Amino acid sequence: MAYSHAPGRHPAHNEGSPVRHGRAAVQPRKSIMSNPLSPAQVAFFREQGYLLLPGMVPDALRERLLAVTQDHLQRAVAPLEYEAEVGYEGAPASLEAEGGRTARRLRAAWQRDPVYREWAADAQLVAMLHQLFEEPVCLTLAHHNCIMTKHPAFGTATGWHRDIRYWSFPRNELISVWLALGAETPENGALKFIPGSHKLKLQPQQMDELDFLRPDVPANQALFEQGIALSLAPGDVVLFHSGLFHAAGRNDSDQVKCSAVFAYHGKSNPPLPGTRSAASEDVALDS
Ligand SMILES: O=C(O)CCC(=O)C(=O)O
Repeated sequence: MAYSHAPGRHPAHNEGSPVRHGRAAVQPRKSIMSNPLSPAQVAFFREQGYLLLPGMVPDALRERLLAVTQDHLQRAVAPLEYEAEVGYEGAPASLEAEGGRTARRLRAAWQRDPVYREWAADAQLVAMLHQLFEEPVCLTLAHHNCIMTKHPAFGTATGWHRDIRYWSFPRNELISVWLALGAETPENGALKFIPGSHKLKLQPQQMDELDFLRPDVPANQALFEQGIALSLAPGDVVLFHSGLFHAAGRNDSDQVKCSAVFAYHGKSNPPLPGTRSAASEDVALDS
């Protein structure tokens, strides 16, 4: 599973210097299997709720992931979720409407091709997650486990939400791992985060019935103003806490944006029995 990073792809490790947006270099290969994240990176994640890992995935693996993604999109290999099924503002009204077959995501990434498993179980990634969870790491196949796509036409924006909203675990401490298979910018619908919002205590009236932050509530305006867009280069990875508020815009470019997204939890925080989170397989990655 492990791979070496191409020489020269990463800036020098900068432990001790400020970690801007969590954008710090991945540590040299020799320390990958134990504590690959610097103390500054761990502290940044704990405070801000996310951590950017520039150039973590080498081009060779990213290109294999992208090739499978493009092939499955082109052939509409099931299971897919369509924009029309999600029904966010601006989505096609039905699968039969114009643009009705616009994919929102390729589901079941882990099950659909070995290359996705190679990335989701990557030894360096798992070691990083182990450091953040401070215990063995499990991958849930019930949530995310997908290739998110955002199409120029008919792809929709996503409002401010936290991933935990429909997930059922004893503790709100999962980590979503988002890998940019191509460039992600505000123009093509890059992620936006409200840094530190995983620690917020909110009033119920700030949320709508689907657990999105309501745009019409004055208290939410101040939160929206704190939002930052996170531009990603191909191969960049961002880890984010399942309680962190995030959103994403529409894709105004002429290329489909594709991102591999998996969700992980610590061994002591398994899905609650009888819930949708417990209905799919859970993969122990380093027990
Ligand atoms: O790319 C987007 O629209 C954001 C997707 C997202 O945050 C999610 O599905 O949880």
